[in-house]
Amino acid sequence: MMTRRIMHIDLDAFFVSVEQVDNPALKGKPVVVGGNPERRGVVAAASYEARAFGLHAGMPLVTASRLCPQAIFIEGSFSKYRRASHHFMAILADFSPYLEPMGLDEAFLDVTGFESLHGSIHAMALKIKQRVKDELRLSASIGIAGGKVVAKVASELSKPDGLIEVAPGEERAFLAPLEVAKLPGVGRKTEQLLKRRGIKTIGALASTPVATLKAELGIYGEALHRHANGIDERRVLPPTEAKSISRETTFAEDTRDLSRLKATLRYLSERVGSQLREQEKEARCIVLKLRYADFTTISRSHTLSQGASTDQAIFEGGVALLEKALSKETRAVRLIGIGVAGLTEPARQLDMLKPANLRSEQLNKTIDRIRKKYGFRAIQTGQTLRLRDIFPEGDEGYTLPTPSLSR
Ligand code: TTP
Ligand code: MG
Repeated sequence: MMTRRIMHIDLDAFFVSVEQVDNPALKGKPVVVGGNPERRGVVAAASYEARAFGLHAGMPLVTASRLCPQAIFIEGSFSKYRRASHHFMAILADFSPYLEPMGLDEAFLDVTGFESLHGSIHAMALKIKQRVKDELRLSASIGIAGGKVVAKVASELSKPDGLIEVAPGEERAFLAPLEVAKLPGVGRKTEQLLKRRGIKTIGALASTPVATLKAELGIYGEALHRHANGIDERRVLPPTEAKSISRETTFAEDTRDLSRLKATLRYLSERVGSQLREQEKEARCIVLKLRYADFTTISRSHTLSQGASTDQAIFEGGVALLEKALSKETRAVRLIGIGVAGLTEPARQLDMLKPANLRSEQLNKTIDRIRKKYGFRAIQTGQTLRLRDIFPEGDEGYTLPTPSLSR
């Protein structure tokens, strides 16, 4: 049997790099995508120059601007990143049909047996990096190994603009000296738990008896043990469709103003709805997310008796959950989000033939068509118009203060 060869490709400082291609004056500077630090929200992406100051994704923008006052903060444009991402994936698909995108800027590629086409897998990786550079002006980092986990660790370690190939059979030795946190799946909590047990490196994790890990971490301990030993048989799988769609945003100021909350909810519902209909799906479950001023985050859901795909249905479900959540609540709201889950293929139910439902569905279709042609702002409902005072408008809709979170 041929030795499996898996490649992990990840673009460097993706959002920021796209901005630097558009505006070369930003090159070589500490740049942050995520929005204006006065408007709150978190860092979505930081340039390597900004990372030198300790900035990283997920850090509140205020902290970032305190650590690095000279940083340039940009709002970012998700549609631009999505375009770059499509192009990136198209390049990868040219190299192997066994492609599994993991997000906008990273993917696994099964390249087993492809050396004959390119001389070596290493040469193939160099060609991929070159095409990404030529066509997108972006740099990619690549890891190559016998399985996904090691390939991903290798690409991460090679950053920026790197390439690391782990020879077959060398996986365990490659991982051994690295800190446990470098192993995908080891989050902050697991890291602390392991450190308390004196397990600091992946090598130490690999030689911990699997029974010990199972006792501490359950079934997940078993997978962790395998991965620490460089064993990962998971296949590279083509993308499956999204199981949920959501949008959320952080307010510039915490608010208890119900009409402002509803207006925002309406806007987010319309974004969710249009994506839902683009995928030709219906949802069975509406999920509302609220984060209060003290950062407590709650999530409330409502199951529908049958699938729905209209903005109105999503909004109404969300409003009901919102009113219920706030009825006994004194804290102000920092963040609001709405999502749909339980996605199914639309079933032509009898209820859909009720004139009111049919009308609402046709109205949504028309709105989607017009928006596709003229942009999201071309049509607004009375409720979202109110948002003009809250968020600045961009080409493709209101620019939400946390583009990273509004995917
Ligand atoms: P990453 O690949 O994790 O980060 P990166 O490409 O900016 O930097 P690196 O060189 O380390 O790969 O994520 C890709 C993009 O996804 C990133 O540019 C912005 C976005 N993102 C968020 O919006 N929020 C987040 O919390 C993270 C981690 C990423
Ligand atoms: Mg990246």
